[in-house]
Amino acid sequence: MFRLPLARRCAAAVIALSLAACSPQAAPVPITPSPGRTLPPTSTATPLPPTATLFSAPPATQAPSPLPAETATTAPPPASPGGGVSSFPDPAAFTWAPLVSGLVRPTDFADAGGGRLLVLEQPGRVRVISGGQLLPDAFLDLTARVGSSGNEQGLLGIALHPQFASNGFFYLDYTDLNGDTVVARFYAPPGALQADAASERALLNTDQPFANHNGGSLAFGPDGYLYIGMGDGGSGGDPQGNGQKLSTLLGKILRIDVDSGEPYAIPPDNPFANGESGRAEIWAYGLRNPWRFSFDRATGDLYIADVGQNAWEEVDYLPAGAPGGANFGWNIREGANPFRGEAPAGVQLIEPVAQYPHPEGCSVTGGFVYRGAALPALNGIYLYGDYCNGRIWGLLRAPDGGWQNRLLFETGTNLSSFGQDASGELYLLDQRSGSVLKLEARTP
Ligand SMILES: [Ca+2]
Repeated sequence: MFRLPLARRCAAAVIALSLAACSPQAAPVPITPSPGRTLPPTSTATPLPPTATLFSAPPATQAPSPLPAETATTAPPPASPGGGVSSFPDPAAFTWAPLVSGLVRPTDFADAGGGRLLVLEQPGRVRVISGGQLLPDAFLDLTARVGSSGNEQGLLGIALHPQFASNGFFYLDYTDLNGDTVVARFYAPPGALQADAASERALLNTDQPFANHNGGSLAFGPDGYLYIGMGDGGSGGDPQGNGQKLSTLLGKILRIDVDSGEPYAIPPDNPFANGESGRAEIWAYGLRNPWRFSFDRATGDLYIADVGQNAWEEVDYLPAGAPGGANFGWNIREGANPFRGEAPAGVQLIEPVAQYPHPEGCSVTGGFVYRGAALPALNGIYLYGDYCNGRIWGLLRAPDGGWQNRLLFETGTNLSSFGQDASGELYLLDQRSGSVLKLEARTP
C-alpha cells in the first residue's frame, strides 16, 4: 500500500477504471461481489511462465548466493507438496463480510488466540476484537512513540512469537517520531486484553532517509526465525541504490533469531552471516517496498508482494528450502521489466511470478495462501490485492510449476493489509473505512 501522493496517483487510475474507488472521497463500492460485478476470469495481470524465473548470467561462485540448482535452469521447480485445488472457483460463491468497523487507518492483523484478534492502527494503537466486537480500550497504545505524519509512516506490522500463547512475546514494526524504523519486542500476559506498554525492548533501529518506503511487515518463518520487510528508504527510483546495496538493511527482507543472542542472533545460514560481504541480517534483497509477505502455512513457501514505482506491481516467490541471498531485482527491474541499468555479471535476478500494470492498480498488497477449513474451494490459492482500488487476485501454482492468475474480487476498499487467523481464515483491512472484513461463503 501507500503510494504518495495517493490522490494524484488514484486520479489517474479512476480515469481508466470505472470501477475504481481510489479517492478517499469516492463513494464506497459494495464489498461483496455479485455475478454482475464479478470481472471476467481473464485478467491482464500476467502470471509469468516458470521458464522466466531467472535471467542474466549463470550464478557466480561468490556472494550473492546462487539459487538452488533447479531454479537456476529453465526447468520449473517441482510443486511444493501442500495440496490444494487445481483451478479457481467461481468468486461469486464468496463474500467479504464486514466484521468490525471504527478502526483508525488499520494496517495489520494477528490472531492472539483466546478469541482475541489484534488489529494495528497506523497512528500507533493495537486494538482488540473479542467476541466479534472491537473493544474500546487498546491492547497497546504507542501513539506517543510512533510518528505517522507521512502516509507510509506509523505502526505498520505485527508478528506473534511462535510460542506467544505461553511466553506472551510479540513484535511490532513502526516508524518513530524521527521517521526511523523500529522493530521491538513487547509482552502481554497470556490471555490478557492489554499488553504491558513498559515492556518494549528494541531489536532494530534503522535510519530512514525519506518518509516513504518503510516496509514494515513482520512474520515468523517455518524455521522459527523472524523475517522483517524493509523498503528501499524512499523517494522515487531508489536514488541511493539501496535495493542492490548489501551494506544497508534497506530494500531487503531480514532474518533474525530472536530466541538467541542479545538482542538477537544471526542464523548461521543467512547468506552474509559473517558480515563480510553484506549485512548479516539480510535474507533477500532487490526489493522496493515489500508490502506484505507471508509463508504458506502448509508448504513454507514464501510469497512477497513488492510495490512498484510507476508502472508494474509484482508478486515474488521463493519455494520452501530455498537458500538466502535471493535478489528480486529492484532497482534494475520493476516487475519483469527493465528499470535502471543492468545486472552486473554473475548477479542473478529473480523474476516475479505475477505482475500487473498501472492503472489496473497502483500499489500491491500481499496476502496469504488460503489454508482454512471453511472454504475448501480456495485451498492453496494465494490471494493478493491492490491498495488503491481493492481488487483481489488469486494466484495458483500448477503441479508443473507454472502459475495461474485470476482477478477474483472488486472490493472497492483501500486494501491496506490481509489478515489470517489461527484457523487459516482470511480477512482484509480497509484503511479508508476503518473496517475489517472476513472472507466467507456467500449464503443464498
Ligand atoms: Ca522485483
